[in-house]
Amino acid sequence: MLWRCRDRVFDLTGRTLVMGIVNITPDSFSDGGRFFAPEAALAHARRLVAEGADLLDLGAESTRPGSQPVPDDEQWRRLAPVLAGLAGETPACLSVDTASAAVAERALAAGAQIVNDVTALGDPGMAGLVAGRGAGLVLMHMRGTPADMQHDPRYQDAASEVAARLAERLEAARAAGIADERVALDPGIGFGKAVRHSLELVARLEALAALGRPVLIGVSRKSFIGQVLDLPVGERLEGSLAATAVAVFNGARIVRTHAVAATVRAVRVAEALRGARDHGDRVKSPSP
Ligand code: HH2
Repeated sequence: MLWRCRDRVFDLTGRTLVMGIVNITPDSFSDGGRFFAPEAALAHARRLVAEGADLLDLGAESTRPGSQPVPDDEQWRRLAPVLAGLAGETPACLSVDTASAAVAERALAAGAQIVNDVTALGDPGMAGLVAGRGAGLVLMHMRGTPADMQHDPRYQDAASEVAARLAERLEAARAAGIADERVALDPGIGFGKAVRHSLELVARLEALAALGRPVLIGVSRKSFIGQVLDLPVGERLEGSLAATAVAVFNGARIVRTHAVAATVRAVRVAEALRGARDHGDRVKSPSP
């Protein structure tokens, strides 16, 4: 299974990619303000790469429940120095987490290779831009907008409904000239989902994997973990790793996380277990 992101090609058949989160925001739900200054964001990004991040996801707009959009110029003011510092220097592939085609255009010109669009091509300019630049694209499922998405979301069957909606968005991307090999699909954990929906989506991820494109998932520190464990956002690492391992076992190929070093270890074991189930692969070392 290949994922093409401009000049980068990832073979996701056996190896899961780890995407480190860099929130250049004052208000993100778990680390708002910590990496808002460009130097802090750059140092954090470099640390995540040293810990083993394959990808870095740079975001200048929080999409936490209740958040409001950040104007394009402000997003770009936050992103520009961080992209300038990383492009050409880092071995990691750079993703920009934005729903704005104007911001994505500037980020791609500055060296980003992936557009992570939580609105799945909501901006009418986004599909043409991604097609023209040959960028990688993440199509994420969200019901509603960040301002209202957590107001009593309802599904008959969340796994099937999310997969059906993303199949439609994949078709829209195709119609705009974006090759399937450029697209990854994300169920959008916590984006218009009650706790039971997020649990079901991780537990039944095969429904989405069956669409034939790599599945990206972001469970890191999310509220469903907090609610299962009754723990605040700063104490959700182990819960996040457990959910990540299950997601990878169930077919996730790209994992978005705040905690790269720990996630890389959990992912390596989960993908070895998936390989053992699917192909009878053996873990290389025979030692106990
Ligand atoms: N989650 C967040 C933001 N962007 N993108 C994708 N594709 N999938 C996700 O699950 C996802 C995402 C929320 O996490 P974070 O960036 O830490 O928080 P905030 O939006 O408050 O900055």
